[in-house]
Amino acid sequence: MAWFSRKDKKDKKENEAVREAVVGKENRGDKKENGKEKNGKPLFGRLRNGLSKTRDLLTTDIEDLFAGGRAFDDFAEEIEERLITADLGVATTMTIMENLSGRAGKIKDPHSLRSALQEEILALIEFPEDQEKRSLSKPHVIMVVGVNGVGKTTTIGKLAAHFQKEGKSVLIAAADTFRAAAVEQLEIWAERAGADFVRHRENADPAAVAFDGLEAAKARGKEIVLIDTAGRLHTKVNLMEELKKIRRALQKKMTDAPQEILLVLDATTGQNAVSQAKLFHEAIGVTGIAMTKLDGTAKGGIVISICNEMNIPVRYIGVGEDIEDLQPFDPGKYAEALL
Ligand SMILES: Nc1nc2c(ncn2[C@@H]2O[C@H](COP(=O)(O)OP(=O)(O)O)[C@@H](O)[C@H]2O)c(=O)[nH]1
Ligand SMILES: [Mg+2]
Repeated sequence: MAWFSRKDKKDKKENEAVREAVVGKENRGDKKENGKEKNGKPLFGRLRNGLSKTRDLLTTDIEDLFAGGRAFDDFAEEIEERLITADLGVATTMTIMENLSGRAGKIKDPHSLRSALQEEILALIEFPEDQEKRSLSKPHVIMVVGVNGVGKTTTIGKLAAHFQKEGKSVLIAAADTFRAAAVEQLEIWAERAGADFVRHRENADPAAVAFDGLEAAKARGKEIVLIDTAGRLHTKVNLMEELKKIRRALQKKMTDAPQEILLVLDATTGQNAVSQAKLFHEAIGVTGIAMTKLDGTAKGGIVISICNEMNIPVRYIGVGEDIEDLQPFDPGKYAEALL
């Protein structure tokens, strides 16, 4: 039994770290109040800050490109290289380069180059809005999926806090029953957000947790249900089968649930995120994407790659560890902050 106690100790330590991170921040008195950003830092500032590594890669010494009277065609390859390095992917980079060369005559200085890039990027990442769906169904069920470590549990915690702050009541169901520590990490987030929490014991059937969570949410008149799921099982097939089973269980309780299947992707994995999106989309159908950890990487162009190649809207982006650092994705602001 030595293995168990060692594992328990490790889990306990991990959750102490989560609690410290969550509660410690609250006590520092830097919370957002009355719609004002904490520390007076506006959301756009956080976004710009979070994207700084990618922006540096794209724009540092952009003036030098024009040195000696060079024109777009002379430095097109250098732009292309920057886009590839920022992980926009080959196909998306090619599209942007073609469109840019079509307007090359008007790219005469760093300013016009930046705006041309912004416009071309924006054209690839804007989706028609369908957010109103959220108010139609009650409860609105969001099933959160993705591989281990991408930020599912953290994203659920932050989303719960945002919804509750907007006055929408939230219930979180802990359907990642693979490790007790995972359930406890989520419970801490639920407590902090003031959301209801439904859990079973470790290794319980995740579909049963999801079913009970939705049942409780209906009985209590909750508006939003967030379902956490496991990111790793013994095989990929097992994981996808489990996710399908969870979805079936939700449908048994409410025919049009889950209204959203939110795939969480880690921006630092770059193009690997595109493969993950394909895998999950083929298996269970993804309705939206949350892209986390943009703050830690110069691969922030992955957002553009995903929007353009997967045709799945990016709903949220994570640009840091704080609650305010998970933002609804705004294509215009993203393009502006990126360049
Ligand atoms: N810097 C940064 N870290 C993040 C972000 N989102 C999540 N994380 C961190 O990523 C790690 C894994 O997150 P977790 O929610 O446990 O991932 P899960 O396995 O998918 O549930 C944690 O240490 C989080 O604090 C983000 O947007 N930026
Ligand atoms: Mg988790």
